[in-house]
Amino acid sequence: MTPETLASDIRAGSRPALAKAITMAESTLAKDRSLAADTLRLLPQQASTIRLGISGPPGVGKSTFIDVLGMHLVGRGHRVAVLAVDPTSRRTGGSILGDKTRMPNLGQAPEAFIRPSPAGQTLGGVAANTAEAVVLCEAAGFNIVIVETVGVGQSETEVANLTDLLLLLVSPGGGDDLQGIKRGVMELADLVVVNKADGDLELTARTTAVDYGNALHLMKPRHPGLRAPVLLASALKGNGVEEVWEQVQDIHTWLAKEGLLKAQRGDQSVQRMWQAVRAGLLAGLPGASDEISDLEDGVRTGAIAPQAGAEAILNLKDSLR
Ligand SMILES: Nc1nc2c(ncn2[C@@H]2O[C@H](COP(=O)(O)OP(=O)(O)OP(=O)(O)O)[C@@H](O)[C@H]2O)c(=O)[nH]1
Ligand SMILES: [Mg+2]
Repeated sequence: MTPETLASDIRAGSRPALAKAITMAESTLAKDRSLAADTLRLLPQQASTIRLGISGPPGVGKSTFIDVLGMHLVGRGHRVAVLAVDPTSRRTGGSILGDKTRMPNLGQAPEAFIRPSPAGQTLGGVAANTAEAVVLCEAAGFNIVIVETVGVGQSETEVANLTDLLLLLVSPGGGDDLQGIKRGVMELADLVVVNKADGDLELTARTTAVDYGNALHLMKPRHPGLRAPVLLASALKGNGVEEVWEQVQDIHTWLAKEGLLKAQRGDQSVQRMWQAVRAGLLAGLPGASDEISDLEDGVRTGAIAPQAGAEAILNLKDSLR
C-alpha cells in the first residue's frame, strides 16, 4: 500500500481506503503515521464543506440527534461523515461502541460514514488525529463532517478548533448553574439546542431555552456580530432538527461571507502545525528517565528554576539525536 494508491482510492470514494487511512493516522506506530502523513500530502487540505462540532453533557442525546440530522441531510443529497470522539473511551473501554450503535439509521445509510475515534492514544491528542480524519473524509467526498464529542471541559475547545461551528446540545432543566456548563464553553457555542423538548419535558425545555438565551446575552459571542441562537428540538421525535440545520447553514454562510471561515480554518491549520511541532519535540524524550526525574525533583523543591529545567530537558533531547 503506497500513499499514491491510498490517496487515489480515497479520492475515488473508497470506504475501506478511507477507514485504513484514518487508522494509520491514529496509529501509534511511526511507519503508519508517516503513511498517513504522506497520503494527506497528496490530498486537498481545504474543501467547501461544512464542519460541524456537536458537544454536550453525557446522555443529552448527541448521537440520537446526529442520527436524525444525518438522515435529513442524506435525504437532501448530502454525504455525511460522523467522527465520534470520546475523551472517556480510554477509561471506560466500551463507550465508543455504544456511540456507534446509537446511530442505527445513519449507520445503515450508504451516503454516510460513521467513525468512532479513540481519544488520547497518540501524541497530540484528540485534535491531531481527528483533524486528519476530517480532511480524509472530505477528500473521500463527504461534504458535511460532524464531530461528536462528550463535553468534559477541554474537549469542547478541541472540537471548536477542528470545526467551522460548534453546536452545544443541552437537556431541559439544570437551574441556575445551567447544568454546570462553564462560561468558557458557552462562549464557544455558535448555537445552543435544548434537546428532549418532548412529553413531560417540553415545558421545562422552554424555560431552559429562555435561561440559556439570557445567559448568552451576558456573554461575549464567539464572533462579534453573531449572537448564538437557542433552539428547541426533540431528537427522539425528530422535531426541530430541520430548523437547527437551517440555522447551521445560515451561520456557515455568514461566516463565509464575512471571510471568517477561511481565516478560522487557516488559523486552525497553523495551530495544528505547532501542535505537531510540540508533539514531535516531546516524542524523542525518554519520559521516565532518571535525568528527567531528577530534574522534576529539583524543580519541585525549588533547587532548579523551571526555565533551567526546560533548557536541560531540551539539551538532553539534542544530545540524543
Ligand atoms: N425524551 C427524549 N429522549 C431522548 C432524546 N434524544 C435522546 N434521548 C434519549 O437519551 C438517551 C441518550 O441518548 P444518546 O443519543 O445516546 O446521548 P449522547 O449524548 O450521544 O450520549 P453519550 O454519547 O453517551 O454522551 C437515550 O436513551 C435516548 O433515547 C429526545 O429528544 N427526547
Ligand atoms: Mg453519543
